[in-house]
Amino acid sequence: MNLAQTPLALAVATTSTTCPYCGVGCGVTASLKEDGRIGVQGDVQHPANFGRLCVKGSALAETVDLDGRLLHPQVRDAQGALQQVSWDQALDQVASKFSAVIAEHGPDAVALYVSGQLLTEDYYIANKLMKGYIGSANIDTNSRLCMSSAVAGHKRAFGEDLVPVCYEDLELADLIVLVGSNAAWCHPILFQRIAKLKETRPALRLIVIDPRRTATCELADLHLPVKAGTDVWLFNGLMSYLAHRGLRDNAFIAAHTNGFDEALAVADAECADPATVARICKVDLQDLLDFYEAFAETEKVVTGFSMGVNQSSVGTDKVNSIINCHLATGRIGKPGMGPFSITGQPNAMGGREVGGLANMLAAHMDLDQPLHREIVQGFWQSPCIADKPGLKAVDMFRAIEEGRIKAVWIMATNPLVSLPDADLVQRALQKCELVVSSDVITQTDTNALAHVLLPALAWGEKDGTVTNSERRISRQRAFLTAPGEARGDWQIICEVAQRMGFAGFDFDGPHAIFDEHARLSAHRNGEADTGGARRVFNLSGLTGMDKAAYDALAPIQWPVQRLSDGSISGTARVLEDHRFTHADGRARFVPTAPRTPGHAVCEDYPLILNTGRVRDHWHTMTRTGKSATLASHIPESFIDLHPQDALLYGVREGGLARISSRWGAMVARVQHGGGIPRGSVFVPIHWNGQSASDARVGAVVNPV
Ligand SMILES: Nc1nc2c(c(=O)[nH]1)N[C@H]1C(S)=C(S)[C@@H](COP(=O)(O)OP(=O)(O)OC[C@H]3O[C@@H](n4cnc5c(=O)[nH]c(N)nc54)[C@H](O)[C@@H]3O)O[C@H]1N2
Ligand SMILES: Nc1nc2c(c(=O)[nH]1)N[C@H]1C(S)=C(S)[C@@H](COP(=O)(O)OP(=O)(O)OC[C@H]3O[C@@H](n4cnc5c(=O)[nH]c(N)nc54)[C@H](O)[C@@H]3O)O[C@H]1N2
Ligand code: SF4
Ligand SMILES: [Mo]
Repeated sequence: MNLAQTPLALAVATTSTTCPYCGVGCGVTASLKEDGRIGVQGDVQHPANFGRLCVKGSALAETVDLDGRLLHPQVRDAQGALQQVSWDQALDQVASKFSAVIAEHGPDAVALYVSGQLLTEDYYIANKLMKGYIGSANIDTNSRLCMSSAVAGHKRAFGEDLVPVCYEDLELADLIVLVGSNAAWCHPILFQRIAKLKETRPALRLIVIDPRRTATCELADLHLPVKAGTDVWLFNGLMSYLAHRGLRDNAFIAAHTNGFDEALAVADAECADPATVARICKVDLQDLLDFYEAFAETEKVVTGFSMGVNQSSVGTDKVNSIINCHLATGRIGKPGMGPFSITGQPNAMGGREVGGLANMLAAHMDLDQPLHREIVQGFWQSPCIADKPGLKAVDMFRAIEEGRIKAVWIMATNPLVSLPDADLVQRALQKCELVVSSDVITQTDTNALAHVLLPALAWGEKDGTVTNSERRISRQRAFLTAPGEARGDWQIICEVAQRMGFAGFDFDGPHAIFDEHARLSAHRNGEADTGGARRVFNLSGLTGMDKAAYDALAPIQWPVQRLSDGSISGTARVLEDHRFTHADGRARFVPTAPRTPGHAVCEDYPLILNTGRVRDHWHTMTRTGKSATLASHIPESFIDLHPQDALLYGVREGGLARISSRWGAMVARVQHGGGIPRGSVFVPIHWNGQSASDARVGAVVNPV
């Protein structure tokens, strides 16, 4: 770290804040050491990690220098060169172009593409601007690539996007099933909690369902290397197995659910015979039966799932096929059990609270419900409210390419690298009349195509809240002074909104935005004039906080109530009352007919592409790339495949190989040993145009 390039610490005192990487949401403390450097340690008080940190969290101090930082607004001139301009010039350009496009082509001709790495306050403001003032729902987020299947699955089953379990449930469980999750690398502190428990409580079993033999499998009692895309068969088979062996919870099904018979009939139709399921999923029959038996005989089971479930053309059905098994056994809303969507980004959950997806409204309300639109618009006193879903991420970039969207503002995400069919994004941005990017780093693949770069405050400088996988809201606090001219994302959005002539964006800090967000969550929530419709997401206990109270806010899980003695109380577990958000208060079984996902392999494209993460890098590496410690684990991109496939396709370990699909191509070094079955390859997602010459795997990925 270059010391001269280090931003100034705000104070010598220690600041408690939250790690900006994964959805575990660990607490960290940052302090100024005697040698003038910043020290970052695990926060022993924080209930997500009790002081522990993984390698990425431990290396945070190495990433707060100003090397490569975007510190001033920049605008591209007629020759295509970036020129530093004043904030006024940059903001005026964004606001006037957005206003002009809207005036000429209507509100759907502009778009925001945002991120689960924004703070809740930033996210809330972006969503408010788009849906309540511009009047379009053309705001989507990188959570579309991440959690959106889980969101949709939860809404279908529970009537609301609810994660019923908390981390403590992992500790209370007797069986943990991880589906499509490499938690050892991607949620390391959660995984360490499981590992520690297994030491002290050998009866705890871990079953991992993943086509790859990942680091997570090293701790597993059983690994089912399912064929990619076949999870619905597996869980439908489990549903059948449970139902026909008398292991369903008939009282729970009768009292709290709808649709069991239909869902079971669909599961039975193709998945009642374990031998058939084993053949389709390409797993050993005895292993399959062992899994079914373990699930059947263990009351306390948590089924954690992540991208191997969500990122699929049948992702939502995968989610519901898992939830169906929990509903059939009544294993939900009780300690030590439940379906557990493990969130990816630090604030994926916060983004869902504010309704950051193109088909959602704020505070867990729905765009397609007139009453919800009325509630939100009435609360905002806004001139309009979007009344139809906006374009989802991939469709949004298609619309840009086709010229239907003429101005886009990208915040805290790098779609040129991370979207599937990433070359489409490139073509789209090259054509777009105005591309605005708010980022903390100057040189990213996306910024290279932006017309206006807006410097945002980075972790350590910005202030606000994030919500982790177990619904726990924690403060991210600033411990560094704002470098250069960087501003908070919320502030940048408010400035543009005001220049577009909108009232409703005059906040004197993140605490004021949080208060509005909290009040909206409680607004007409469950009141008689809404027919008693209740939203579980309710922060009534957190309303009315002034700056001091907000600054002092301790981590707390929503929903949050205020008790009669004035104290506030969070909620470890939702759905304990088995009252679901659907109008009749019951959960729904969703019939999940198994389908072969996406484009199947064929003669021209005989391999399945599997993509994911490595332990020490974060996404497109704009931050973890700064740490020499982190870069040393895996220094370059790779294509992992089975040695026999390497032989078949004439590539050698250590040599370069090119993989291509209908959408694009990339090159990386061949390696073995990643536990990948025959017929597929694994490529990490992190490398991009800044860190390698031709290793953008997003270009190869099917945008289905
Ligand atoms: N080190 C690190 N940690 C991170 C991140 C990071 O960039 N780096 N990013 C964070 C984010 S945003 C996210 S979303 C999470 C992601 O967390 P994970 O989902 O755990 O991460 P991936 O590496 O994508 O692993 C997905 C796994 O699903 C498997 N899989 C693929 N297809 C299928 C299938 O059809 N069925 C099943 N059952 N499994 C399948 C893959 O083999 C892979 O092991 O990680 C978070 N944590
Ligand atoms: N093939 C394939 N593609 C994938 C995935 C996969 O598994 N396979 N996973 C998908 C998933 S789950 C995810 S979450 C996405 C992640 O993909 P991205 O969101 O594109 O990844 P990041 O590199 O985290 O991008 C964040 C950007 O925001 C900037 N930034 C950091 N902090 C701030 C801030 O405070 N304010 C602002 N304005 N900018 C900031 C960073 O410098 C960086 O440029 O990738 C998706 N793409
Ligand atoms: S587990 Fe996630 S939140 Fe915790 S330190 Fe590691 S990256 Fe940060
Ligand atoms: Mo993600």
